[in-house]
Amino acid sequence: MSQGLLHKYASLLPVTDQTPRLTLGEGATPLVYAEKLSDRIQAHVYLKLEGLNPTGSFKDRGMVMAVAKAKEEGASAVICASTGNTSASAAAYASKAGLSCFVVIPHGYVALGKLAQAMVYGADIIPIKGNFDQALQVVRQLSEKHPISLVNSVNPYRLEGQKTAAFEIREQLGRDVDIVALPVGNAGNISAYWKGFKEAHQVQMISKTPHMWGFEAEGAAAIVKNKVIENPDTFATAIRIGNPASWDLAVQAREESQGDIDDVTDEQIREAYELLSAEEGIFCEPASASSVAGLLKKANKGQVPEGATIVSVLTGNGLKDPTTAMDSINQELEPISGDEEELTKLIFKHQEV
Ligand code: AN7
Repeated sequence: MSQGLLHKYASLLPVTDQTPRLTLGEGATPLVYAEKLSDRIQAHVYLKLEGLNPTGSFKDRGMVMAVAKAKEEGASAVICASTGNTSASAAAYASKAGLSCFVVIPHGYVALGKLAQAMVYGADIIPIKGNFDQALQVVRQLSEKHPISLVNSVNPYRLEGQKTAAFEIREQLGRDVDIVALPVGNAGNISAYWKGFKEAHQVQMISKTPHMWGFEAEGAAAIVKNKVIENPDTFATAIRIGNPASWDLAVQAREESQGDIDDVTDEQIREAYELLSAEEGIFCEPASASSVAGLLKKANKGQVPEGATIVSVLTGNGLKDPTTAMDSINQELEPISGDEEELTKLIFKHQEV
């Protein structure tokens, strides 16, 4: 039976006797070796498939902690702003914990699968005529005035739960990692991983901490450009964020880990997205592919140390965004009658079998 992260990592988390042991079976996601990608960049690349969490994204690690604490503190409702995955995760854990859930989203910029999830889990969805940054601002104000628990990553419990991914990577790999590559949107994830690796180092679970490499979408690259982006833009809607809430923590992670935060174009993200499915058999969502896009960009510039052990975090499942998937294929499906002759002709048209 899955006992979840709050049980497994109780001693490393702010879990007390009063904390409900909430779980949907989050964590313990696969770490898969990517042969072709490793060949391409002359390093050892492992993909951390966070899209295999219960709601299909990495958010479940932090959300289980945040919702459990909200429940422990007697809250009856949670609220978040979201580009989609946070809302799906909050809605699921709120449902499990018996809390109401309100989600405020940028209208028209949340991928279909994420929207469907939040709705089916029974959250109250409130779309705004504005972007994620505006949505976050308004929910922060509201949660200060009313007894509704804010479960965005500005809630410190989110980073606490999220940091468990760092412990898990060490356990799965059985050795230290040189570089961790991941997408950056609101910058909670990179901050949480760094916290996790530092704590793992303190308790001698690891003998050295990795360099943190974060990648923003070029049209939303606030940290790279060192300025707030008023109108962030990228087809990777999950990271369409122009004023990351954990900006300072992400910069700290970059400095302390001697890492880097760089940007990748939509075209580079799309190439990585297609490469992962065509060559590695992995279907992730566009934002997730930015971590691989970033690795390829750095390899092209000769900045990937040869033979390095790299973990690239694929934050969300490809099924979250079927619209982008179908657009990337750009193929109309025409049914045939289904008789064998016609099928044989079609199959042998392009290749000798
Ligand atoms: C697939 O759901 O911000 O840098 O509201 O969904 O920790 O924000 C999602 C972000 C990367 C960026 N990959 O992580 C939200 C939200 C995926 C994401 C990120 C998100 P952070």
